[in-house]
Amino acid sequence: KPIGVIDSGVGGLTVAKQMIRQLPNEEIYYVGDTLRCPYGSRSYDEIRQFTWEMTYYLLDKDIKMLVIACNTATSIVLQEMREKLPIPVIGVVHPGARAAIKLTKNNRIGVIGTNATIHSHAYKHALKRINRTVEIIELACPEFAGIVESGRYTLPDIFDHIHEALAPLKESSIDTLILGCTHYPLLSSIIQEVIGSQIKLISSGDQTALEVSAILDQQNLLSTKKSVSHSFFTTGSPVAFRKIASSIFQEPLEHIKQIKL
Ligand code: DGN
Repeated sequence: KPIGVIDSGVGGLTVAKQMIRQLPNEEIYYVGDTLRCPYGSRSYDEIRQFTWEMTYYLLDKDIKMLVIACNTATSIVLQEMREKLPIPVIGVVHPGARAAIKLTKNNRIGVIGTNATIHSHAYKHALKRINRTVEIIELACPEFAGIVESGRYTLPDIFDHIHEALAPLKESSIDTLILGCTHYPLLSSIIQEVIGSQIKLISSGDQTALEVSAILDQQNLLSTKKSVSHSFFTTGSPVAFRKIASSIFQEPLEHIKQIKL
C-alpha cells in the first residue's frame, strides 16, 4: 500500500523527496492542491475543509499512512486527523521542532511560516513541550509560498523582498531558524545568504522522513517492494506542477495527473 502525502501545493515535495530517498521501497501518492494554494492566509475552516478533501481522495486509494507535508495544515488539522483516521498520521511541525532543539546551542530559535502557522503558535507549543527554557521568535512571511509556487524565485527583486521580510530577525540573536513552511527549503540558499551563515536552517523534510520510517517499522508496515512507482496529483495545471517538481527532484517526474477535489 502507498503512503499518502498532502500539501497545499508543491512545497510538500521537499518532504516527499526525502521520503523517497530514505525509503526506496515505499510508494508515494502525493496530492498538491495547487489550484487553491496558498493556504497560509485562508480561514481556519477553509484550511480544514481543503485538507480533509485531499485526505479523502487518498483514503479512497487505500493509503497505509498519511503525511501532512504542510505546516499550515498540520498546525490546524493534525490532532483531529489523528483522532479520526484509522491509519497513522504524521505532520511536519513536531519533527522540525525536535530537529531544532537538537541543533540549537544558545536556546534561541526562530520560526518562519505562513500567517496561519505562526498565529497558531504550533511550533512554540511543540518546542516548549520539549524544552521549557527555549526562547522562540516567530515571524510570518506570508508572501514566500506564493513566490515558490510562481517559480520565479531566482530574480534579484525576490532577494530584496526576502531581505526586507526577514529584517525583524536581525537583532534576535537566534542561532537556529526553522523553515516552518514546506515551500521555504526551495528558497533556502537566498534565506541563508540574507540571515548569514552563522544561523542554522532547519527543514523538516529529513526528520519527517526518519519519523515516517520509525512509525512504519513499529507498526510492521514497511514495504519490501523492489520496484515502486510514485503518483502525483495536482488540482492545478499539471504543466506548471511538472516544471517545479522536476526542478525539485532534479529529474523529470512521470505520473502527474490533474484532479478535482
Ligand atoms: N507549504 C505549506 C506549509 O508548509 O505551510 C503552506 C504554503 C501555503 O499554502 N501558503
